[in-house]
Amino acid sequence: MRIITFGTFDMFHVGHLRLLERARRAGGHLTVGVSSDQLNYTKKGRNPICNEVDRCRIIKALACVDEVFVEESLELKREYIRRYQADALVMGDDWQGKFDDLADLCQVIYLPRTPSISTTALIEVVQSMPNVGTSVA
Ligand code: C2G
Repeated sequence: MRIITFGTFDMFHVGHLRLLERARRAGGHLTVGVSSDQLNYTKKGRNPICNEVDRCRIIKALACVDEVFVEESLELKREYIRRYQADALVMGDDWQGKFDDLADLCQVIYLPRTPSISTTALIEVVQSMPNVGTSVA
């Protein structure tokens, strides 16, 4: 079974890894759509910390990932699912119910999100560190 999933995967962390590993186990072949920088800006009102070229390189290097492409628009999910011949869409359950309309095209599976870690939390931790922004010369 071929699985597809989508995400920004900015400041790649273990929550992202666990989602991708479980998605791969659900099928045996995993395609990942990595949100473009432009799409991220539209969605979140800020640029990602890591650009799309680097985010794609990291995802491509993972043993659990077979194919990677840049997701240019949230509205193109049907086209991507057809293009990559996905039998199932897997997303974390922060997206619960959001992609149910695609169930006529493929299976839609939501996996439990890994607690206590997110890109936003990582950014806040780094920002709150003493000496951030001062030189260490
Ligand atoms: N995730 C997770 N546990 C976390 C953090 C993230 O399981 N602690 C999952 C999310 O649920 C998502 C994937 O990891 O399935 C990628 O998360 P993000 O990079 O935050 O993706 P997002 O910005 O939500 O983009 O078209 C959909 C979007 O591109 C999804």
